[in-house]
Amino acid sequence: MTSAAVVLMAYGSPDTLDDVPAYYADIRGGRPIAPERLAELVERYRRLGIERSNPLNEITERTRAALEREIGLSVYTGMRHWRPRIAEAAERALAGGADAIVGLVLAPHYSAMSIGAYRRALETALADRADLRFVERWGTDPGFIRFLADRLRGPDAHVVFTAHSLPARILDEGDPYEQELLESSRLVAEAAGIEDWSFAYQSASPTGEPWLGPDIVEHLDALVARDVERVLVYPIGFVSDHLEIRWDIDTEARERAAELGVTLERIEMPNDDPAFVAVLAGLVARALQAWQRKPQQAGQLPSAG
Ligand code: FEC
Repeated sequence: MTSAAVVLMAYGSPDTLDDVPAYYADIRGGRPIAPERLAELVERYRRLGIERSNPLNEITERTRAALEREIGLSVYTGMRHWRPRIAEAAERALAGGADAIVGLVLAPHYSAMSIGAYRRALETALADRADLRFVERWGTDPGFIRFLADRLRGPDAHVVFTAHSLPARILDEGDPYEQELLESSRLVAEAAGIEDWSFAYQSASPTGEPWLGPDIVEHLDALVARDVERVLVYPIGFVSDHLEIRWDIDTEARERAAELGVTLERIEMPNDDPAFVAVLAGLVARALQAWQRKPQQAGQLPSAG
């Protein structure tokens, strides 16, 4: 008899302004932080009003609770850079009696620097104490593509799909991130019957090395040069409203668009939309089915409960 649970992972966000220095230190992993960068980050969070509520952590909790209801299994949240940590989620799942754990990241596209890092954190925490079924990528999951395309019927604007940039060296390392992003964008555009689209990155950090481009803000200039007047930003690499959406797109990119005289709108993020939660539930169910097949081959009949 086996018992399954889900560890649902997200980037994590500081709960209050006072948490920002520790949160940023965690992201930097011990590398130095320029005081002006920290001050800038605190200011961004202050302007988004996180003293009163933090969008990312609240949304992740709502998504977690909805997924738990939808699949009837315990779902534990584990944050990469904040609390509860991925290791805490793993311990809670084990303490709850789980001996099979589905690891699912709230980011659809694989990079060794993103989903790979979540995976390493969860594997280290579990230390072989449970059977891990890790969902490595889901950016081309048919249900997810349908869900994304449904939000995109007939826009009267040029669509720009966006995702978090990463250091450009990942291309030399053979990382599949960019290919996966372009493939998701293509599939969504095709399913929605959109021909007028492009792709840009966002949220690059000034870490002293080149990052993948073009950046959305520069890309707007290029679109204006092509006489585009209306832009619809579709952040395909993200699934919730957080700093990178509410600041980088809703504030910075929108300001640049206004300067250029371009209308910029953004698609609504999936967050805890029931149709999106159903997509997540499908990913969990398939991971469990794959896991169930293994012991059956050895002649046992497990049940995921
Ligand atoms: O709402 C929030 O409070 C958190 C929003 C947030 C999300 C997010 C997602 C991704 N990141 C990824 C990669 C990097 C790399 C660095 C980096 C830096 C930051 C900083 C903040 C931040 N990220 Fe982020 N990221 C979010 C927030 N991210 C804040 C630090 C300030 C700054 O540099 O602007 C560079 C680290 C370094 O300095 O070495 C690399 C990737 C994702 C998408 C996948 C995922 O969600 O995990 C990739 C949300």
